[in-house]
Amino acid sequence: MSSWFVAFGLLLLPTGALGFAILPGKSLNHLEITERAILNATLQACRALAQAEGTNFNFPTQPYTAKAVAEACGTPKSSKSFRRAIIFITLMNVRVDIRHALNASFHFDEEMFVQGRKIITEGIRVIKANNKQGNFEAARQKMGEILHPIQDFYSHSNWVELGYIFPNPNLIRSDTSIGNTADESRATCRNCDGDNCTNNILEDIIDEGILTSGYFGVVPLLSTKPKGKCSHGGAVDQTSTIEPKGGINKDTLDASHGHLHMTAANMAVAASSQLLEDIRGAAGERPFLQLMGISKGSSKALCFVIDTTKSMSDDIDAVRNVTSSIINSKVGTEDEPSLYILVPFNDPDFGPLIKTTDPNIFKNVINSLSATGGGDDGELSLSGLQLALTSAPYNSDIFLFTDAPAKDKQLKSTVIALIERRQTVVNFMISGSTVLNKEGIEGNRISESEAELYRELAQASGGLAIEVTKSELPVATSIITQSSTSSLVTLLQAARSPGSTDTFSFMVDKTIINPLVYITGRSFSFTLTSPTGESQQSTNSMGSLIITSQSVGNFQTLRLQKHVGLWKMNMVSTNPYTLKVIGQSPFDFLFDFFEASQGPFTGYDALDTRPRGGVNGSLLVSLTGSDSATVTEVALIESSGLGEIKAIVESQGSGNFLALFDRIPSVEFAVRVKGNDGFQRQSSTNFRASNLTITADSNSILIPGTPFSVPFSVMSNEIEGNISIRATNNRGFDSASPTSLFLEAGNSANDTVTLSAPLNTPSGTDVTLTIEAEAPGGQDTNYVVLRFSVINTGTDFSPPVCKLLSLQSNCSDICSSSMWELSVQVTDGDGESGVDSVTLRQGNGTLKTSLAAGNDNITLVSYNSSCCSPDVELLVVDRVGNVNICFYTSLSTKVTQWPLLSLIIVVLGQIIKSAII
Ligand SMILES: *[C@@H]1O[C@H](CO)[C@@H](O)[C@H](O)[C@H]1NC(C)=O
Ligand SMILES: *[C@@H]1O[C@H](CO)[C@@H](O)[C@H](O)[C@H]1NC(C)=O
Ligand SMILES: *[C@@H]1O[C@H](CO)[C@@H](O)[C@H](O)[C@H]1NC(C)=O
Ligand SMILES: *[C@@H]1O[C@H](CO)[C@@H](O)[C@H](O)[C@H]1NC(C)=O
Ligand SMILES: *[C@@H]1O[C@H](CO)[C@@H](O)[C@H](O)[C@H]1NC(C)=O
Ligand SMILES: *[C@@H]1O[C@H](CO)[C@@H](O)[C@H](O)[C@H]1NC(C)=O
Ligand SMILES: *[C@@H]1O[C@H](CO)[C@@H](O)[C@H](O)[C@H]1NC(C)=O
Ligand SMILES: [Ca+2]
Ligand SMILES: [Ca+2]
Repeated sequence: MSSWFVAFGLLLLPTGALGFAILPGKSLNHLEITERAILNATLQACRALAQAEGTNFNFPTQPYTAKAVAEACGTPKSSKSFRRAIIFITLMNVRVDIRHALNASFHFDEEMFVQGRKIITEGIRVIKANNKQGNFEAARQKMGEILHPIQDFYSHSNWVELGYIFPNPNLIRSDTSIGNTADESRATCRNCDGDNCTNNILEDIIDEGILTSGYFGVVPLLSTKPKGKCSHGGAVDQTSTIEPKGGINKDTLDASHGHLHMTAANMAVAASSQLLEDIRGAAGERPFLQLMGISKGSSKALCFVIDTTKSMSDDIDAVRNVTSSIINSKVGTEDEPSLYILVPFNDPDFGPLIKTTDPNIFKNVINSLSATGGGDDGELSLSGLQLALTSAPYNSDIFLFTDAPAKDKQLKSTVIALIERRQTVVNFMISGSTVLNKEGIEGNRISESEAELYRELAQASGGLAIEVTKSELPVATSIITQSSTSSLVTLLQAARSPGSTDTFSFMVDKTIINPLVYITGRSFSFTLTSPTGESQQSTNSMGSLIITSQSVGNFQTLRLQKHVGLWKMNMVSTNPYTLKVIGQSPFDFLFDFFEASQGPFTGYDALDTRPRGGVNGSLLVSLTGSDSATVTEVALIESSGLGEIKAIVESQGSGNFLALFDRIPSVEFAVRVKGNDGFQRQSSTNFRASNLTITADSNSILIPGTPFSVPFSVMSNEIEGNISIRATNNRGFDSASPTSLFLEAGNSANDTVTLSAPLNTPSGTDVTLTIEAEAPGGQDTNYVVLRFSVINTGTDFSPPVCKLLSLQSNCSDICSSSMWELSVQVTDGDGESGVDSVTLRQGNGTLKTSLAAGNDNITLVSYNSSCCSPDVELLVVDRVGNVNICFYTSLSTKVTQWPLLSLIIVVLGQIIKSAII
């Protein structure tokens, strides 16, 4: 097993104790090791990019934080999405200790060197393939999974004891030897001297440089190990009580080899950096930064889901106009969307999803949309939305345009599951509901109950269902899309259905700019009261609190004067309404639901499901945009406004807070966080708990053409009977699953979903599988959302190689007046994928590449540079992303080598010549 034990927080503490015990200056855990490596690798990428672009770059002061790194990269608005990427990768890393606690390969225990490296190198291939397809979320998931074993290697093996001062480069390559590993029969340890384990590894093992690692087992009497082998050590490990007694792990300062903890932890940081650098080499600087959640401009995507059936031509015109105006007004500013996503839907088709970072490509795609077909009234709006929800970045805003009811209503609970898991806001732009559209039968295609479905989905996501006539649509769309920026924060969101008279309050802190109120509903009135007690009624257009008020369809916007403090809004209406107060601020919060793990160790794991209602639960809350802010209160507030539950909050360091609730509400709720200096934010998303527990786990790699099994299990203490099961995936892959399971209260029922990716599915495609379980009567639903990557096994495991053809250096003492030049040949192996790119990693001379005449498999590289820049590093990458770095310097040219080199060149020249002939 595992890990940086106690240190890795959350985990592995005796029941009752809560971990995540990050004590500054003490042991380092997976969380800190991962964060340090990511911050470092990201800075390296930003510096390289700045150098390439000739802009300034300054390293921030240590210790680095996500905020400081995002600022150093010139992208302060990415601070939140960067933080999110780090947290997600870290959670996936921590999860390995829970899901694979006793699988030695994931921890380099029990001399599982080959198996451990296979997990890492396969994972690297998946990440590189995902990156090529822009599927960064899947790449992050895999990254967390493989950073765990690479970090464990330095704690659990004797690499550090062997005296190495650099990480083992062979752990991230599959075409080399890992090193000299101990045979199964070879004794590696002796008993420790009581508690003193400083000297328990056998001298011959150290002297011969043989790699070994500790055995681990938790079951008393049943845990064994081969004769003479080392153990992991520590109170939980039962193998360390068998001779040779004691252990060798360096998980914490007080571990068996705790005296080497810091050395091991620092080497784990360096090894993680090395792995990230390899991924960066294959991806290129910008995609690598995107993977880390860092992008120029806004970190938000502009995401449209558009009905393209016949009646939509006016609406599509409106989208065109809005897209043009957003692109024209935001390109080049810090609010420029970092990604554009379009999902068209029609009937019987929907998609494909189009994703681009180029605003002009997006404009062209939107311009080429035409409105045709659709047949009957209903269209596949939820299918389109499902696709958008699984591809848009976390925390996105999606705008869905339609004038028709959903024909695929059966996807409602899947869509809600994805809204909750992705914390994405969905705004519906509806032209053609009966409520407001009085223009004639053509426009009145959506009945009241059909519109209700869209309203419910909007409300679950904290978005708006804007119902307007076709002529009003451009104005409404423009209002709502223009305000979507990455610094948008939610101060309050609430809904009342049926309508009721209610007073809401929201806090405007000093960092908030442009506070805005959005109301949807019909026939309402309100009174706003500012922190100083001034008030203004909806009927009073001359008041001093509202700067502008705009009404279109069922949608009203109020732009407020900024007054810092607590505002009140009294709403009066007998009709349903929604209220949302937003503003712009660099400060916000991120959160994930956690639960105590069921595995052999006590720990916490992030949920991919609804939390259990009525019992205790927890959230990990992280503040973004500030390195000093603290959380003072976390509450779950019932969406009905009737109740709220406050948490006990424990700071975990690094801006993370654990919020422990003694009960999770059984009814819909949102999350509200308060902090110092009047900080108060609310989640956009509304959440639900469930009495059903659903778990699923499987390898996350799908091979095209090979059926892939996802075992899952449903459990409940309260519910029994036939549970309906539904499995949906966003790629339309064939899938087989049971339609129901019989559940006895208190027992679990298990089954399997089988997925098949077609043979021609490109490597790096990701697929999101949602498995839903619905209680009899449909009152309670839970789901698990899983993401897998498709990968072709392939045969190319070696990076391209460089061969020096010539190096001529006429460097004199005055470097600026002399030059040196280099000629190199780059090839990938026989039958391998071929050279994809050759770029400069270091050196500021001129690089030229060309293909050898008559042989596309040989890339010729020439480089010449001022002698002031004496070194060059060529980054060479093949088509599957294997990376090599070739280093040359003008300084160490040894004259004696020249004759041999010239001979090689002559011979090579002959070979190339004969290849041409
Ligand atoms: C542990 O043993 C080593 C030699 O085997 C010795 O140098 C060291 O002082 C001992 N440490 C303690 C705490 O006794
Ligand atoms: C930071 O990254 C660079 C480049 O990948 C690496 O050389 C260096 O060792 C890393 N620093 C640490 C502390 O790991
Ligand atoms: C879109 O813009 C064009 C030109 O600016 C205008 O003629 C047209 O009426 C607009 N369409 C809509 C639906 O706003
Ligand atoms: C779960 O069960 C409890 C007790 O039976 C009930 O009060 C609650 O409403 C149920 N929760 C859900 C989400 O159905
Ligand atoms: C279902 O799976 C769970 C966990 O995987 C296991 O504990 C349980 O015994 C299984 N139940 C059945 C009926 O197979
Ligand atoms: C180039 O490589 C491909 C694939 O390895 C091979 O099929 C082809 O024959 C090679 N071409 C030459 C000119 O060697
Ligand atoms: C190239 O790099 C050298 C040092 O590596 C530096 O002295 C020189 O100013 C750089 N030249 C340019 C044009 O950036
Ligand atoms: Ca239709
Ligand atoms: Ca290769």
